[in-house]
Amino acid sequence: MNLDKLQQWLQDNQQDIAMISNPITIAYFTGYEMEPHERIFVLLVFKDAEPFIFTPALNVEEAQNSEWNGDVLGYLDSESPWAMIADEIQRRTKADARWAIERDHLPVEKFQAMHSQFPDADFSGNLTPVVQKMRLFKTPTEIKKLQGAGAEADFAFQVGFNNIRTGVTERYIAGQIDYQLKLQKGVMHTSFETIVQAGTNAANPHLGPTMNQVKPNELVLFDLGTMHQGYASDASRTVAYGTPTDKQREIYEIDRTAQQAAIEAARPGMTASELDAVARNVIRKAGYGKYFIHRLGHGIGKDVHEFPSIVEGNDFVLAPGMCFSIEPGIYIPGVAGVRIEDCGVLTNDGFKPFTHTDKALKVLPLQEK
Ligand SMILES: [Mn+2]
Repeated sequence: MNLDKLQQWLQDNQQDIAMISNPITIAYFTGYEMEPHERIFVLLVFKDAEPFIFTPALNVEEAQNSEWNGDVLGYLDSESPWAMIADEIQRRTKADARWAIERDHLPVEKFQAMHSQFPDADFSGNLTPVVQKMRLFKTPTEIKKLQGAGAEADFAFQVGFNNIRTGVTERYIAGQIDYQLKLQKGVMHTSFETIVQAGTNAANPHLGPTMNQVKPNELVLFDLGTMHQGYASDASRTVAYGTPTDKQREIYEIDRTAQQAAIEAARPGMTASELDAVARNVIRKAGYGKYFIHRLGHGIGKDVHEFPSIVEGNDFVLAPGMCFSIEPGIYIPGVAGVRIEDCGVLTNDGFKPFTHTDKALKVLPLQEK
């Protein structure tokens, strides 16, 4: 269980209490996922006592029925949550002097409210890098969920390809994808706004989808993902609608070669920078280096972007169990854009993608609306 690792960290680092405030991190440790908006939702973990979840009263029942087997305490909107948390802590332990908090998440206002209950305590412990490091290595259960999310992304590509017609807007195609994901796959949330870009719009990596209409003989780029049991997918494909020009075909094949080279090269023991260079060198040698304007990839898990960052200059050593994207792109302003992306897990046998939609250039026939 992920929570054991945190309790061990408290003991090893002479910390008494960890207060987790990021709902994603709480879900990572407890299996209970909830968005509290402005209300108070925290997980308290102790060196020498049982942990508890503190949540708005209206969420107590669902928390108790979740994967979380520990205590759940609720508060009414009319009550004073921070005093209640302090009382509960003092019931459980006398060790309340050294605290670790999520510095990248806890708002100053909430931090001060908790600190005022324990004015003499030291709140200098930082959980952010600790949690980031734990989340780098995925368990087999987490990898299954990432594969499930990948299968939904593969389905979404098919919906997208089937809905390309002359004159439909990027937003129409994106809407069809989101709708069919909900309707046929029971997907509650995409992991980010579904991206569909036709023609020169694809040269702006994160633009759209816009009201731009698909025209014959242009490339259409899809970048999409879903949330599946709390884990994200993220994948990109680029297809030709009608006959591609020689230029379109050329940059597509260079990008595909670069992506394939990186997938085949990925091995435990190599650095993130070395892996980035594998794909980047293919694109540079073909003369398009200045059009590959982002890192090769990013980690994926409960968040669409997490560690490791697969970027030039990052000497971080890749290891089995790490999950990340491999997504080289070539973006020529006013001409076209291509990106091919798969997320996967690094194993001792190499990189195992979570998405499997074919990457040979797909040429879709022209169709009227
Ligand atoms: Mn990505």
